[in-house]
Formats: sequence, structure tokens, C-alpha cells
Amino acid sequence: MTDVGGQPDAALPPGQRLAESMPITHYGPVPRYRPDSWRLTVNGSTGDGADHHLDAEAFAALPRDEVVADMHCVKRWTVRGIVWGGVLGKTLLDAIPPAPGTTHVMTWAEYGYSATVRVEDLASEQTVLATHVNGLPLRPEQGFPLRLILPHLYAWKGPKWLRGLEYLRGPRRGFWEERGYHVLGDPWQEQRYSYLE
Ligand SMILES: Nc1nc2c(c(=O)[nH]1)N[C@H]1C(S)=C(S)[C@@H](COP(=O)(O)O)O[C@H]1N2
Ligand SMILES: [Mo]
Repeated sequence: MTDVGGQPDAALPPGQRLAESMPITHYGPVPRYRPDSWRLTVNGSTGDGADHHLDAEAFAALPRDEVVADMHCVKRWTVRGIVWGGVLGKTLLDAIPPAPGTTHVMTWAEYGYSATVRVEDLASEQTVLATHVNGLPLRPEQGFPLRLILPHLYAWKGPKWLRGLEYLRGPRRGFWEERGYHVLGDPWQEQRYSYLE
């Protein structure tokens, strides 16, 4: 178990205040899970040049871990000590390695929501493709069956209802990054808005 954040007396990132529980926050409706057609697609600049499609069974066969971390929303709330269960980002990168020269990853959710991160963000020790929260399966509005969690970045960088990872050879902006939010999104640097880039 990786436990870096989550201590009740640890400092908060600048401009954040504590929230008791996770306010459910997302753009658009909650998608319906269709188990027969659900796939996690990993494509773009993959090491073998192929598109990879993991169905629920293939995803469930990957090694699992737990991460305890705080969640920071760019709207200034932070929730402490959330326990996420799932597959570490670095486990996924080991299973489906990117080609040399891959620098960024576009993360895709249902309905075309996207967020861009750097490869090292996906490989970060606390990054997890989460199926469980605080010991329970994600609820539909929490991103069931799969959401990406990068606790070291603002939470918009982690799509709920994750469906794809597209390896990129350069930066590209995702949904909120095209709408005025910062391309990196480090809460400790208070990288909220694109005018700070
Ligand atoms: N697909 C999708 N994922 C998303 C969002 C969204 O609009 N769509 N919003 C993000 C934002 S801004 C936050 S703060 C968190 C909120 O997670 P929660 O609803 O579980 O608290 O989800 C993130 N993941
Ligand atoms: Mo957010």
C-alpha cells in the first residue's frame, strides 16, 4: 500500500479548503455501463504499434494495488485520505509500454471527456486506474466501472468512466485544458488556469 498523502495534519495545497466527503462533480450525464461492449483502449504510440483493447475480464487479470491519497479539485475543495483500489498506472504502462518518444497521454472517458497528462504523471507511484473507493466498488456517479486517479494533480485530470489512454509524442490539450485550465495542473504549484502557463 502506498501512503504518501492522507495524513490529517498534512499541509493543504495553496488556496484549498477541506471538504468532509467527495462532492460529486462532473460535466454531463452519468453514462450507463454496458458490460458486453466495455473496453479500455490503449492506442497511439504504443511500443508494438498496435491498438490494445482490454475487456472487463482482461482488465481484472491485471495485478491490483491500493493507494491512500487526498483529492484536490480545482474548485478549491480537498478530501483527505481516500482509499483507491485498482491497477497502478505503472502496472498498466508495464503491461502496454509506450514507444520511445512518447511524452504525453490523452486520457479519454465516455462522451468524449478528455484530459491530458505527461507519461511521468501516469507512471507516478500514486496513480491508479481505480475500480474501488474506500473498500467499495465505485458507484455509477463515482465513475463505475473505472476511473483514473492522479492524486498529485487537480482532479479534473482523472476522468471518471475511463475508456481510453492514447499515447502521444507531444502535448495536446484535453477537454478542460481547451477551456482555460492549466496544461499541467499541479495543485502544489497552484496551476489552475492556462494564463499561468
Ligand atoms: N468523465 C469525467 N470525469 C471527471 C469529471 C468530468 O466532468 N467528467 N470531472 C472531474 C472533476 S473536475 C472532479 S473534481 C472529479 C470529481 O470526482 P467525484 O465526483 O468522485 O468527487 O472528477 C473528475 N473526473
Ligand atoms: Mo474538479
